[in-house]
Amino acid sequence: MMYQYLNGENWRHIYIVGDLHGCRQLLDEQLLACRFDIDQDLLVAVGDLIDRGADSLGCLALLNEPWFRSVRGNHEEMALNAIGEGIHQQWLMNGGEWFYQLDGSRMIAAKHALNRCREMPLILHLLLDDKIVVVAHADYPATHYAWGAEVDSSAVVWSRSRIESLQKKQGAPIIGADAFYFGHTPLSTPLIAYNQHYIDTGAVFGNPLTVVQVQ
Ligand SMILES: [Mn+2]
Repeated sequence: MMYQYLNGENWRHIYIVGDLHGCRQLLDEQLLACRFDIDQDLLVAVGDLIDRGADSLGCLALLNEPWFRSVRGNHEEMALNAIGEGIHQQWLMNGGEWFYQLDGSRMIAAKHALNRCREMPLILHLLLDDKIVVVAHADYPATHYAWGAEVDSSAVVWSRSRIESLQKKQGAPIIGADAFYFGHTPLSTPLIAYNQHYIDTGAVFGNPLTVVQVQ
């Protein structure tokens, strides 16, 4: 599924969180700090829940929570390619080694948890009171956003071309939605340019985990 639609009316507050990469404890601390209420609020993640950090399984468990949604990151993509297609090398060399170190029953449990990543959309469309907010892992690779439009799925989870242009002070708004939230590229502080918000602040490298309230 490429696009998933969420109507903000169903929640009190909505927050978007940057790349978790196994930092479940840090997330739980942040949720406490913002008085997140699992019965009324929604947390949306920009993907890359797993790999590199201490608790990939704890972050995957979020996919079972009704108060949590996430788009698919390139790390989920690599994990799915490994468990589904037998393409192991890329994941093994990019943070997936925790999976290969698990023993039999734990590896089976992890495989089940990772299978939930198949249901993750590539793009989340949030309809809020007065605006449309779009969440994707790395980029929305088009000059115009449109619900359901075919875009290059590999660029959605991998591309750094837009942020590299923005870092060189070249860019433009993406027409068709009010705000875009992306992760994927660790930054010392969030980068906001035009209607684009890059919120991966490298939590797994010991930096703060960015959580932004959009409703
Ligand atoms: Mn990524």
